[in-house]
Amino acid sequence: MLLLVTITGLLASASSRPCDTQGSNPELFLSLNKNLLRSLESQEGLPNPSIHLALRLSPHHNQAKETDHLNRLKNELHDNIQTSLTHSQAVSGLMALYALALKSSCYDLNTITFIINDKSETLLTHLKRQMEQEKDHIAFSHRPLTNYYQYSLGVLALCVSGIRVNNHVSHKLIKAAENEQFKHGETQSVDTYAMAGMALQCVKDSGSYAHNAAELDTALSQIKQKILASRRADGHIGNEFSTGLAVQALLAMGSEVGECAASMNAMRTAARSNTYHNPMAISQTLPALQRKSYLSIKTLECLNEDDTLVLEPVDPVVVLTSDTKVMVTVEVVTASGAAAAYSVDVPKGSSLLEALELLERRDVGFTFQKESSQWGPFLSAINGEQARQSDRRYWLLSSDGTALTQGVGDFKIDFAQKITIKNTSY
Ligand code: B12
Repeated sequence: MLLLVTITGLLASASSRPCDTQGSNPELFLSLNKNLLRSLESQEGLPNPSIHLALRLSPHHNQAKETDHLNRLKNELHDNIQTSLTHSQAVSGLMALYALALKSSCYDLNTITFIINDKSETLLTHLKRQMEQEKDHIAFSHRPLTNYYQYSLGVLALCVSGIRVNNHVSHKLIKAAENEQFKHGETQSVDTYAMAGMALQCVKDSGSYAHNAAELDTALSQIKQKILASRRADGHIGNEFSTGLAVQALLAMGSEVGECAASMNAMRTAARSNTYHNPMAISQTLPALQRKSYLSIKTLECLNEDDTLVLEPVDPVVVLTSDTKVMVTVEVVTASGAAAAYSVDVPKGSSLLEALELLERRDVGFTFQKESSQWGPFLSAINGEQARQSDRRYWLLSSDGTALTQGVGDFKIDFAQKITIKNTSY
């Protein structure tokens, strides 16, 4: 009898803590947290709202560094968004991340304004307007101005900030989920399903989508099924870099232990083997490991917070170049289908970016251009040919026929292979 009571008690406590697993590892979490904090120091370009969010969702803080970063967001990121708005560019995703970052620091969003045509309006008013434009674009051309990942971020940011999301805006996201329109290039985008799941769960919790509650419930269960069906044998959902957001979504949608325990383990194993060295990857994974989701921002109170996260000085890393060389063949396939191949020997362990730089210096007729982004360098032009996002084209990277799951800055060449860079439409 006593045994039965104990077992029942254990089961009850396990299911009341969704996605809880045995063996959570405080040291591992702390080291990821410190790496994220350290990344603020080496950050080039704009301050990153995703990193701010993850730092704020953690139970451990360095208040001085977080306040400093908040100020940089309010100045540098703010100015960047103002410039984009002045030039009528669609920036829903970045505005949404900015709003979420401010909210995660319990900052009064009503005091943040942008000026267009001499008229000053709040950040949330502008975000609402951007979402209307995104919605109208979907009605007109069946796709958002940006993409459904950013559309979802927009819905999430408005909802988490207590703004009622227009039913038509939510409806477009529901329909896109139903029609399986969340794509990353040619393949389905687990990251987008996850972000849409968190956004629509927030809408459901707010009770504002009253006109068709059943439709919203159906979409949420479809999204959850999609995410669960994307689980791999090793526990990752989609790939290593979508698992964090996927688990965040499962947590937000109230999943049971069994549904994400394997994914929690998979993320811990990947973190131990330094898969998440890119700060953006840590920023999307750490909240999930700490059983938080972007929806948790809604209830953050910023009271009596910890202030113990201290960075120890680190020894400068000496990068040793390997004596072993491996041959990379870079095949370029242009928009017209014309192909050209170039070969170069590179030190084993070089990044793809280093290999491309080496190839360019060889003067064999290969040139390239990159743009900086929050995930690192994004390849934008090869041999003078641009693959522009405004034309819905990009340079797709693959190795021996398999699409890369990292960009040129992070992908390492550890063995001889053929890299194909193909101008692709999406
Ligand atoms: C949409 C999207 C794309 C679109 C972007 C265009 C568009 N307007 O829709 C397209 C299809 C072009 C794309 C391409 C690639 N992507 Co992508 N993409 C995304 C996605 C789903 C959302 C990005 C977004 O809008 N963020 C919100 C805005 C506000 O932030 P942002 O930083 O301004 O967004 C821009 C950059 O992120 C950039 N971008 C998009 N993908 C990538 C990938 C890399 C490596 C870099 C440096 C930049 C970059 O385009 C975004 C829009 O302008 C993310 C998912 C995620 N978890 O972040 C994956 C994601 C960032 N992409 C990824 C990858 C691997 C790629 C590719 C390398 C795939 C490939 N094999 O070729 C290529 C990039 C190749 C290159 N030329 O350098 C990975 C990165 C993982 C990692 N560790 O680096 C992610 C996390 C998806 C995943 N789980 O695998 N992507």
